[in-house]
Amino acid sequence: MEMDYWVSIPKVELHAHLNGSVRDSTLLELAKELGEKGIILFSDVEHVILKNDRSLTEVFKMFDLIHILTTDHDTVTRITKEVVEDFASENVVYLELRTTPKRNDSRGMTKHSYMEAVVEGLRRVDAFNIDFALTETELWKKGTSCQRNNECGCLSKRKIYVRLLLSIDRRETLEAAMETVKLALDMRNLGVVGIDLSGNPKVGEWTTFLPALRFAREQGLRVTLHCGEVPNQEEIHGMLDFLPERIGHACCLEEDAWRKLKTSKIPVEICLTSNIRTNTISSIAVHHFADLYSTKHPLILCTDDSGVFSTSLSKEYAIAAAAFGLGKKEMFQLAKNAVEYSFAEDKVVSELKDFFDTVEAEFSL
Ligand code: 6MZ
Repeated sequence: MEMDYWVSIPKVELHAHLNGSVRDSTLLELAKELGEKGIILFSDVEHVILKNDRSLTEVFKMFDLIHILTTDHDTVTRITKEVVEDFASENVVYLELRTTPKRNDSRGMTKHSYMEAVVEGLRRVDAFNIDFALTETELWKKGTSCQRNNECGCLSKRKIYVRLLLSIDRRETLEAAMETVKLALDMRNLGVVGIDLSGNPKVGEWTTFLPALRFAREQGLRVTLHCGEVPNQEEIHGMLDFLPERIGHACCLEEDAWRKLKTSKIPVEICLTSNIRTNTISSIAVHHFADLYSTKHPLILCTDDSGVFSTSLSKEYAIAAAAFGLGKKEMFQLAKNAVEYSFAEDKVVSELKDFFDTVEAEFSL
């Protein structure tokens, strides 16, 4: 099937890391600037940015490099705007974007100001009509601009809903994780809907963060955990017992953990290209997508890090359709079902369901 088709259908992205989704061209531009300032050696990083195959360990080295390039307020704002526009331009209608709030004393950055820069990036999206849980003032501002005879084009632009998840990095302390959860609670009116636990799975113990994750849950935030990127069965069992609202990856589950996952019905965020590129799964032919799909286990196709892995959600749909023999109808249903597993408010979920129903009827899918 044509790539155009996968681009054209409405899609839902629930597992995308902000700094992993930055365009190569932006990273190269930022690297050049830092090179000119003598902060890095451009020739050293150019080939790293353009490299395609990375082991799991190399991927985390790559993130350290990306963070050197992106972690100042203006750049965080820029990449947020670009990432949202990139997803919207391939017809992602709901994007749950996750990012790790960062403190960087040398740039005067706190976790709070980092997140303000992210939200500023959402505000700057202008090529699309963005809904990111507007506060009253912003609603008012938007209202006034639209009342000017749609001068801003706001009403005719394609719409994308964006909600945010704040990530806890496994390298962090419990105290730092708590700060992230409190920040998420403070920013609920700006579209923060949940907490993610991510970072190098070979580093740290997930149990360090349990008090923060429990607190998040008690306060009504949803939780998703990176689970089973490496074969640590004790950790996998502990995570499944916690019953997160979703998990990411679920690659290295031995039989009893697999059974537990199936019984739990916890939705799984599947990132095909990421798993293959990092060699977490040896080939698409043996990917657990097939088993989950055939047993109707809740699953969502996602990109993980579209920049780092040179992919897009449309490409992931194309890959899944080809590898698992799924047709247009099945793939459309997959996208539609993802709405159910989003952490958005009921109103958004129901608007999205209506939207998918309309498209389905229109194209007799
Ligand atoms: C685990 C991952 C990841 O938060 O700085 N991240 N964590 N497994 C993965 N699979 C490949 N991909 C990305 O985005 C980058 C951060 O997301 C997490 C890592 O902590 C990485 O540093 P933000 O916007």
